[in-house]
Amino acid sequence: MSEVEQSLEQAAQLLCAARRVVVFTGAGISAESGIPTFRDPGGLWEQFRPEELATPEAFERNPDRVWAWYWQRRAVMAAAEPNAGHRALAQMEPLFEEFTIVTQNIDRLHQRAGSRRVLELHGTIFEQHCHRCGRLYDGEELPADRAPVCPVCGGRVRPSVVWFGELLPSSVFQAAQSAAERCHVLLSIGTSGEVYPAAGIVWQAKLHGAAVVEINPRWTELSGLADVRIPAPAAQVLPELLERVRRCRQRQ
Ligand code: BV8
Ligand code: ZN
Repeated sequence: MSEVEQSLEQAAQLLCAARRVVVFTGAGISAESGIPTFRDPGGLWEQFRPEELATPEAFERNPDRVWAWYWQRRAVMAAAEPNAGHRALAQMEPLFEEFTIVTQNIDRLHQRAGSRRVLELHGTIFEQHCHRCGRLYDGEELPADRAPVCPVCGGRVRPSVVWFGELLPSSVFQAAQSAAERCHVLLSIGTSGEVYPAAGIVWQAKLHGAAVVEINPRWTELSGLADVRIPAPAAQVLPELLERVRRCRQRQ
């Protein structure tokens, strides 16, 4: 039996015995939908430095440049389709008493695949708000190449994502922390585990006794925490994992 087969079987057994599951996802789960990751070779951060574009200082310094970069990414994400990994997770949800997706992604592909309980730790690219007064703006009538001026306060409109140096939405992060503390298994999928406090969710689950399964073709900052590592792409592994959990649920 190959290493992937063996680790798949181990992961399926852990899930079969679990009632409460957290799935922590990063850019890697959307890679097979054609959305570039951040830190893979050729990824986003190779072309741009995060501090140049994904910080409030960058936006205050050059709002149009930051806005245009996000608007271009928004178009890529809007044109992308959920892949077999997103869809398998959506079909896993009803097999458990609690199944919470905690994502760092801003592309809404989990929701478009049908997942109902999704916590977006870093916001979403499909919403915008005024950087000064917080007023929400619907995406349709906004320009592509410059950050609109808020007619209410004269501030600039920005994407509703969490930038480096910004706090995560507290109610979302608290819900993610409590799900992590309660879960029996945490799946960490497609994340390098380099960004905090998001990656702390995996530590929290581990420290509260959960079994940690990592699905990632590469070794990461979180691999040392994993009880089981499945070194393969998410869109290949997750449909397999779904089938095995379905079969074991039928035997129960
Ligand atoms: C905070 C949204 C408190 C925007 C993102 C100095 C000052 C202030 C803060 C800090 C500082 N120094 C460090 C920090 C903390 C900082 C941080 O963690 N920095 C890191 C880089 C060291 N964190 C913050 O700033 C956070 N806020 O700390 O606030 C505070 C406040 C004020 C002052 C002090 C503290 C906010 C962080 C949120 C940043 N926003 N995104 C946008 O998207 O543009 S982060 C960005 O990285 C994305 O959200 C992304 O999800 C996240 C993590 O990356 P990954 O998802 O893991 O993606 P990556 O490319 O890295 O990895 C992909 C993986 O997939 C790889 O392992 C690859 O092998 C794998 N893969 C590839 N293909 C597949 C696959 N796996 C499976 N299947 C495949 N097919
Ligand atoms: Zn405003």
